[in-house]
Amino acid sequence: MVEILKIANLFDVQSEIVEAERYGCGHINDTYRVTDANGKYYILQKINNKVFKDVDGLMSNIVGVTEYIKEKMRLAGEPTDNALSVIPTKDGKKYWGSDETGYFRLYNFVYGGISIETRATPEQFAVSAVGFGRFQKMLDGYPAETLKDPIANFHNTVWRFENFEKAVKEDVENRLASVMDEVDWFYARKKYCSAVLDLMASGEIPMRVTHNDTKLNNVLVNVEKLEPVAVIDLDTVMKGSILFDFGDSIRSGATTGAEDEKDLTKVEFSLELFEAYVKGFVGEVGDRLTECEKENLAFGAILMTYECGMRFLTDYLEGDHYFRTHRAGHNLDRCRTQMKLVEGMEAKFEEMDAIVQKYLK
Ligand code: ADP
Ligand code: GN1
Ligand code: MG
Repeated sequence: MVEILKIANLFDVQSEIVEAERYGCGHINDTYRVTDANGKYYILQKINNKVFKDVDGLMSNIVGVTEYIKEKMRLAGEPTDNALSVIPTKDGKKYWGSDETGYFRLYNFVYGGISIETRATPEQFAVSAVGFGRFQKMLDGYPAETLKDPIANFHNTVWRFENFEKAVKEDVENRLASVMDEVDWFYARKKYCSAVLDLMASGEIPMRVTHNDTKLNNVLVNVEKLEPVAVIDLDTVMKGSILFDFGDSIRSGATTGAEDEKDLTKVEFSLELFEAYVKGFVGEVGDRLTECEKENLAFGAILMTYECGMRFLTDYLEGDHYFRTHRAGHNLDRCRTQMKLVEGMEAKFEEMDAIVQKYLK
């Protein structure tokens, strides 16, 4: 951690950083909670530049978005001292590092909320929906043309399928034979891939500035007051469909088990949690949705869950080089929970849609 302390002290902190520890459960970046001599926390992150190749563009996006949100909060008379902010280096740069050292950024630590990793109560899950819904509204009007694409084809599920097919064909780790049932399962549902993309291409579903990684642990929730505190993990903010944001929240939160639960009897898609999220999300953004978005909101959940499961399986076949893993077969376990959830959503699709339409009225 000596190196981490040295790096943290290159940033414009109020007093010396004296402690550092690994923090959080993100799959992509290396996150550290660092502490200064007065006991104040910060979040130092080593940016995963294999995933985000244009670190400079990425950091411009994040500074742009966080400053825009703070300006909107100021205009609304809200305090901004606990809002997510990028802390520059002592020489005024947005981040520090090189290909040799890796790239690092410092955020203020957002106090007063926690990342719920799994099994939120319906009340907590509804609060997360309000948080992501407000975030969506905040970014309404953000100059989308200034955003650099932080990662290409992120929710291009057709492209994701092609990538999956390639991994199947190449089978570099000789794992294919053991996952043929899973592979067949994704092939059988290939039709899902293009459904929303076609509607986006025809203009029936509008492009908005979206978060694109609205997993439950990417919003900090005050579980005592039942209030959203801040949306974090802004790496993937770019143009997209609101169905992606709604869908990924349902994927990650409307479930009775952890994303990597090995015992699939513990993993069920929960209609109760789904309803809680719909209520919170539609309450914030329902009046902004187009008819086509309304019609496809429930399907967005199936699409994002299918896509994420396929990404986990692709990574498993390719040798686990994208998502951080902690055990053998970890990505395969994650893939299987997503398959179970998709099956649950397919079985309850009419009820899901009825819930969406009920709250949209
Ligand atoms: P990853 O891209 O790897 O998911 P995140 O940016 O989501 O990285 O950070 C990982 C975890 O660290 C989050 O889930 C959250 O618990 C915590 N975290 C990140 N940024 C902050 C912050 N500014 N304040 C408090 N906690 C944070
Ligand atoms: C990653 O970064 P994190 O852990 O919040 C991934 C998401 C996946 C998610 C699955 C940039 O999210 O797309 O849905 O894992 N983020 C990136 O848990 O690929
Ligand atoms: Mg995250």
